[in-house]
Amino acid sequence: MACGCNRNLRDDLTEANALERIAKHPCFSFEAHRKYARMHLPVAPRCNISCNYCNRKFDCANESRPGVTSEILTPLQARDKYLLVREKIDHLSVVGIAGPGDALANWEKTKTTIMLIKQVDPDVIFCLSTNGVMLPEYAREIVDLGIKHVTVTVNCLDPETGAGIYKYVYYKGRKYQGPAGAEILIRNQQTGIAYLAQRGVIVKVNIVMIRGINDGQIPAVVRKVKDLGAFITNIMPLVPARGSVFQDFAPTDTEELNRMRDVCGLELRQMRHCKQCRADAIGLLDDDRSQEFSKASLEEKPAAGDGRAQKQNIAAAS
Ligand code: CLF
Ligand code: SF4
Repeated sequence: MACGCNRNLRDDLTEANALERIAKHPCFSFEAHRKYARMHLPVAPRCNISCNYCNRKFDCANESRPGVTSEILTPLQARDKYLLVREKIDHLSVVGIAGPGDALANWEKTKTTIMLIKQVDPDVIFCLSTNGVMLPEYAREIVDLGIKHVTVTVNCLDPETGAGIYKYVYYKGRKYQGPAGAEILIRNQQTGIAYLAQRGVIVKVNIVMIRGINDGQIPAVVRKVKDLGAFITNIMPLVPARGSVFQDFAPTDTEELNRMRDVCGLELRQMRHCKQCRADAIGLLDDDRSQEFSKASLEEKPAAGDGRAQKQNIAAAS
């Protein structure tokens, strides 16, 4: 990864500074989640890895509830949808890109969407979710774009365990299977988390708890990502998706999940209010309003944005 800056910004991310910056983020802050809304823009359909708990027909299970399909938007449609939703939803503070595939496997679309929305609203908080395999390539651009909140799903620390979780990893034009693929993924996740955290990005790490596969090493994952600079971890239950390799696995037991969160909470802050929401979720975490803002309703009601800016941006987005 090319680094354009020698200054280590990690020291800037003091506890007080971080708490101030998450105060309006409903996922990073428990207190914020009853007041502030987030909006996901489903502009990222492709994925570059294959998780055994994923069925590609549905949203990314690392950040979304499997079993719910989303409409895919172009960056311009996403910008228009944002303008429409902003008028209707109070306290909309965060725009997130969480699939339905991987935000960085669709980097041009993700980046264009963020740039378009920044032009109409420079103050909204941007948030990305990724499996992390492309982080070394794009972490610098993420920082340069001003994205301050990133979620990376890290399920294990060793390639052998990873080989039981990931069917393959597609990286730089080649498909890697077994431990070879997991090794690339794990290395890139760790490199990327450290890079972002050192530059003041607040990193959340999602961990899917899979009984008999990675549950024994989750405390070690939490310790490792804490050392890399992660701010919070979100230990999530496995939701066995129909058609996935793990479809017959038992869902993670809630008591076991909460015990794991308690243990890991001694090490690092834990998110406990995740709703495993859709890649097109809109509203408060407890009150999804995405059905009110389907593509069809967007086409019926043109955005109330700045027409001049829209014309200027068509070239950038197409
Ligand atoms: Fe979206 Fe994720 Fe950002 Fe939140 S969701 S990209 S960090 S704005 Fe939140 Fe939804 Fe849980 Fe994700 S409740 S699935 S943690
Ligand atoms: Fe599915 Fe998400 Fe894994 Fe990609 S990263 S395979 S979309 S769960």
